[in-house]
Amino acid sequence: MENELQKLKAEAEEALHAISSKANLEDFRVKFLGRKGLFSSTMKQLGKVSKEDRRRLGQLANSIKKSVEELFRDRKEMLESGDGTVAEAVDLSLPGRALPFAALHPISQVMEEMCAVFEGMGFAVAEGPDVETDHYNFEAVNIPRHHPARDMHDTFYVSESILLRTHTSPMQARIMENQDPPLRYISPGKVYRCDSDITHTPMFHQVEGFLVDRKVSFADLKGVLTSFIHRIFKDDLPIRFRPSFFPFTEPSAELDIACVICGGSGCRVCKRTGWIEILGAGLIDPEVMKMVGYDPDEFSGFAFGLGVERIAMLKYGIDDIRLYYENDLRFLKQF
Ligand code: FA5
Repeated sequence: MENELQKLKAEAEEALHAISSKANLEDFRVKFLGRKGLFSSTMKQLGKVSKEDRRRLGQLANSIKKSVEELFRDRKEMLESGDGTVAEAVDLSLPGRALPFAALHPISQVMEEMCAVFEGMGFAVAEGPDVETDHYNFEAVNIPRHHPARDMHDTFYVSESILLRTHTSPMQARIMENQDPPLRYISPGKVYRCDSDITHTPMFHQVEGFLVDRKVSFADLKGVLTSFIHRIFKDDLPIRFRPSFFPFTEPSAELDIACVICGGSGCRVCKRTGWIEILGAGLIDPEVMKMVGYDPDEFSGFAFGLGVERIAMLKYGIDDIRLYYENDLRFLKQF
């Protein structure tokens, strides 16, 4: 009888598999699972087997019937969910679903390109923490408490002495206090300021760069930055150095490049000036040198801090910086 049960199971499975339309389901049910069906008549024979085998074979018959009933239910559900035929329920000829390709965010792409240009000039890369102490963000770069320059940085404070860094300049102090000159570093990363309009976002990226050695001059700084800009943009793009002020550099300058959105004629992005500021720079202030234990009579250096989003705006002709962070795939997929 055991053989008979296994044979019936195989027969039922085969028959179920062959059913390709709803119309044939009922025939199957009556033939195999109905009151006068094959399972019922096989189970009736249990009365004829010996008492010792009856219990075991009864359990086997029940479990086989249950599994066939389950298969039947699945088949029924499948056929009822389409137009009643297997071909409609599962179309094996359909192509598979392709996984979408991931890609680097345009800001990451520009950042990588910028770093590669500086690495080509011999700068090493060092990254620092986004959550910074008040000491490194301000004090160590010559911006003591109550200094008016703190107002230029709309700072997000975590506590009285901990903040989200407002610029990458703290990395100057962190590296210089641990190493002796000559030094040539860039430090890329995220910075945060409570600021938002078409050229400002609350989180943006900077690439800090600095070089310390003997007899470093402003001409060296101009040379490095000019060749950087000409590598990133085209060779004849007009640029200008404009005198500025930073407590950690003296003298200080900002570098503007001709607005590529309007070609220099004036638009809302360049605030009708024809120029867009992309970086701050200068010769490292002797006070900063002294704070890290360098002798300013022996060593000099320059430093700069570039705004990555601004460069990306100008490179791709984007007229609102906030587009980079709206996560609209239609925008991001263009890069
Ligand atoms: C600084 O942050 C100085 N630490 C730069 C520096 C480094 C000067 C070393 C001297 C020596 P500033 O606040 O100007 O400077 O910012 C530098 C650049 O970051 C700006 O030129 C601009 O391109 C970009 N930037 C500033 N604020 C924002 C903002 N909210 N959104 C996007 N980019 C910004």
